[in-house]
Amino acid sequence: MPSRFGRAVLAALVTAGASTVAVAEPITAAAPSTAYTEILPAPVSAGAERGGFTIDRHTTITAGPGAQGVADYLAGILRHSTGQPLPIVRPSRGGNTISLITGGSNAPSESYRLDVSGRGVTLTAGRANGLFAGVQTLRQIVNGHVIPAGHVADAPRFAYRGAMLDVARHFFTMAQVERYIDQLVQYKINTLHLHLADDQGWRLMINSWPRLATYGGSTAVDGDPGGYYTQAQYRAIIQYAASRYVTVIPEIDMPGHVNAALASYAELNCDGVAPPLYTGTDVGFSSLCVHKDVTYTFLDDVIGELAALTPGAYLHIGGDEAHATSQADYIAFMNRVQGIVAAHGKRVQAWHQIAAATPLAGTVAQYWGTTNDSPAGASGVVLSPANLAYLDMKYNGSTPLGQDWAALIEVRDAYGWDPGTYLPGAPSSAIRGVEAPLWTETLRTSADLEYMAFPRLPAIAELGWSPASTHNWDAFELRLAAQAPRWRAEGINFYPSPQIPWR
Ligand code: IFG
Repeated sequence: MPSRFGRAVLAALVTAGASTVAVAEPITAAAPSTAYTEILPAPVSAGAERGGFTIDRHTTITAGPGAQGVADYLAGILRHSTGQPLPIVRPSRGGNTISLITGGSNAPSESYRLDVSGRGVTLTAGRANGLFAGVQTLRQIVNGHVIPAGHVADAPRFAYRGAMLDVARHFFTMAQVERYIDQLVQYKINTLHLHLADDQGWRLMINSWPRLATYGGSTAVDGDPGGYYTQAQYRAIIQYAASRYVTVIPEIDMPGHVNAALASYAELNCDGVAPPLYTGTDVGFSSLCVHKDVTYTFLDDVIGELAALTPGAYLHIGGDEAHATSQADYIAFMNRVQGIVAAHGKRVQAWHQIAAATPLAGTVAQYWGTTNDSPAGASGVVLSPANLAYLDMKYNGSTPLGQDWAALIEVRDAYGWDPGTYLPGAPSSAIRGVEAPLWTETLRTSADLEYMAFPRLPAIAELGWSPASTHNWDAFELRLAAQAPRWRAEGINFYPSPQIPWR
């Protein structure tokens, strides 16, 4: 039986693809390498080796072509945590470096490979978004100045891994949105759906219809302070998200959930009379005037400005709870608005009620039901079942924040489903991914958001990223427990669910 060292060499040969030997048994894991078994979301494959890489005052970060942005991001994190200078240098043959390498390979988007040994760290990916995903894994493995040795090969199960933030019921500043983005990306979420307008508030300046923001954005639920993003501020949010490889999907909900718009412009109302601003929490009582031409001039202006502000391919047009719009009017309206969005070069995402109309090719239906009846007709489905993925649902009957109309959702409920097989009527090929909405009727501060989002958002994030084969509650609860020290260090106000053996 070869010595332990011999086994390491043999394993290294095998890892290196020297197919001449078969290792008698796997490498024994070194002490600090529990991190490789507790990466969240669970990677496709991860294995620890002995030893580790020590970051010292001579350590550099090497950035290949296209890797500069990720290198800057990683340097910021590690300089802060280690106090070492970690200069970013061009590729060279020297050791003692953390190399970020993007190959033009046709690797699947966001895939990466992380290799750590005593001699150095190499993070390889087809594209920069894969490097960024790998950096999130590296952040979980690094232990002070030491990065334990090992290997990770990883790629996402679903391309769309989203979180929605409702900034309409209560307004959240740029800084609060950016804080949430930095929390999401730790778990490889890559899409932020911003719910920008609703009955209680319009949160984005539209230059051609300025009262939407200045008046329609002046209040919030319970009469709490309103607010809105100037277009410069909104661009800054988009830029910040893009620097974290997050695509923003803006939502202007219609034809319902429009009281803020109707209150801002009398001509948008069928009777020409503007209703008062609304600070309650009812839904389904408002509708755009489907039969007025001005409605479509209004929407062409709004969608045009929004499209110009949106680098991403999709605009979300809502379509939920249009109880004040007849079914026939709803269908005609949604079909006409899809054409307006397409005319501005964007694709449509909408709540799954759009399936009652004629979804355009490319339109994505976001399922928020509680009875897993699939929305036919859409070319793609994003899953947000309200009884499993709505982060504004209470954890249990005594949760101080949130609502309970869909369900009480403890961590195990949020984790206990499979997006690939959830909708019997939708082939798994139609499932683009998952999204965890956070509605803010009852939420006012970042601490409120965090209490509801953590620890359930990481559960949804794992459903979106990890292979179905890794889905296992007993393993997941340990992965989740290992995140708590990080959340405490970052000041994340998480709910300490009794279901988890927190560290
Ligand atoms: N349903 C409404 C939201 C919000 C939510 C709160 C959707 C698509 C209840 N529509 O969810 O506006 O009020 O849980």
